[in-house]
Amino acid sequence: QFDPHQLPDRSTMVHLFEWKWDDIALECENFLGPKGFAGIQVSPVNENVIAPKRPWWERYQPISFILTTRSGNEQQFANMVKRCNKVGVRTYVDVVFNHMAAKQGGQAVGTGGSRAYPENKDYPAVPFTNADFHPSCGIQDYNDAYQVRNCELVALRDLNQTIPHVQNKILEFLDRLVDLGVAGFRVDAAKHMWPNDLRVIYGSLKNLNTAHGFPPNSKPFIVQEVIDLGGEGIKRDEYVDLGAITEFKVSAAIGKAFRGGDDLKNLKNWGEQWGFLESSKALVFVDNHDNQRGHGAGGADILTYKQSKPYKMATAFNLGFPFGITRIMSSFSFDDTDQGPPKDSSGNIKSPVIQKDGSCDAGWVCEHRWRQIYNMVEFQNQVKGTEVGNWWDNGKNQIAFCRGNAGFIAFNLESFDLNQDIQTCLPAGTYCDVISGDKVGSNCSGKKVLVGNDGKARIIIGPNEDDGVLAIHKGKKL
Ligand code: AAO
Repeated sequence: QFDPHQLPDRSTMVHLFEWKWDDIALECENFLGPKGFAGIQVSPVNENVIAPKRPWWERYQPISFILTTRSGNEQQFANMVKRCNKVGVRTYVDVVFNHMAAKQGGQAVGTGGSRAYPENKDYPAVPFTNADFHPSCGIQDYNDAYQVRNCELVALRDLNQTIPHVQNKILEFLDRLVDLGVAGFRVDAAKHMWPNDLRVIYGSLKNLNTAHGFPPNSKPFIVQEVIDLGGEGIKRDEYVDLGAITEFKVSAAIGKAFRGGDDLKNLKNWGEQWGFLESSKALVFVDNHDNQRGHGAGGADILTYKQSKPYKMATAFNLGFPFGITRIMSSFSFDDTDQGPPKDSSGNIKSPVIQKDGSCDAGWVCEHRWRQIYNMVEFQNQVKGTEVGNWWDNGKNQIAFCRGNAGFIAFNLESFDLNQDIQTCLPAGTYCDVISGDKVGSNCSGKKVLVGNDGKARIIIGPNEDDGVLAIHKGKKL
């Protein structure tokens, strides 16, 4: 359950938040596969409540385990998983089974047409009845582990996962997804469930489907959403032997550093010494769908697409430094924190429009299609398995390091030039900086970096350039 089952030459997943299955299938074939992305995290696949104004968060209020949402139906989902697997892109599903939909004021109708009666804790399309839930109470105190796990998170009806019927329904749902070829799960609100119940559920899961290219006896990858910035009643350590964990400390610390709240030179020992989980168990990201809009954890430290320059720098560091299982966020643009994805007048999610330059339109941000980001995906693949070497810094906010003899990266967050001869550890030659441009034929549309016989190169990053990063690697030698 710790292995994300990515192809050996790939390294990162992207969360295609609220995308439709048909659009994702095309994106796998046209972009993610060719660009070396290892996987996708998709929004919840099972039926959710239709909430007024269609906020994004309605998908975290399940009505049943029928696989019909605004992203598409079961057949479309199955087709997407198959097509993505075919081009080497694995699917991880955001699964919500801590709770069911909250009281809605009116009748609760789901995206698959099912009705439910949350006031009576009655969800006939599963079915779940009152007996399958904890008695109602609110979570007032995050220091009280019992409350966090047995009361209702923001009034969401709290399932009792100790009950065999509840476990069986959850298992049927997860096993169905395994049959369809997914590689694993992001377990929503894992912190709000008892580790022992999760152990039983995970322990009974089917092995991954070999017809989709997974080796026999492969366990689904599991990453649990456990927010632990320290100082609360529940520790991520209670969940580490069950699966990987969303390491929110990374999101907060990387945002703080690239916002200028911490010297970049301190990133030299990025990893466990910062209080993070061990690398193989930590899912690491700059922002997620919650904290990019002030939900969840991290507060004002979090960087998002809205602060594009430091965001790209933080993302380059997250992908450039060997720590954790990495995830990139791909957003729709928003002003209002409740606002759902771009939709037409009937409430259907709109497809992203891909412009001539490869970027997205029609309300989709598509950070994963920003050159500075997808070229770092390639960088990460090219340097896979190498260590950090020759760390250099100016004592403050200019840093650089090698990745073995495969890649080199430099950052400038100062208000003055970085202009230095630095050891790149690369064989002599001319390299194309994949941040300021790209290799086009035998040329480079961005900065060219001349590496001498001693491995050194003159590295220049001005404070007012579009990007505060420079990255070169063996795959883009001229
Ligand atoms: C919506 C409405 C609610 C309404 C409800 C029911 O907004 O007003 O009551 O419907 O009708 C999402 C949205 C919710 C939405 C929900 C259902 O975020 O707004 O409610 O769908 O539609 C906690 C959980 C964590 C959760 C996070 C948002 O522990 O699991 O809140 N994330 C997941 C999903 C998320 C989803 C759900 C769970 C529910 O990713 O999208 O909700 O399925 C502390 C605790 C954290 C806690 C936060 C926020 O964090 O440690 O565990 O997260 O508080 O309550 C500093 C601290 C940090 C602290 C943070 C905030 O950073 O260091 O520890 O401050 O205080």
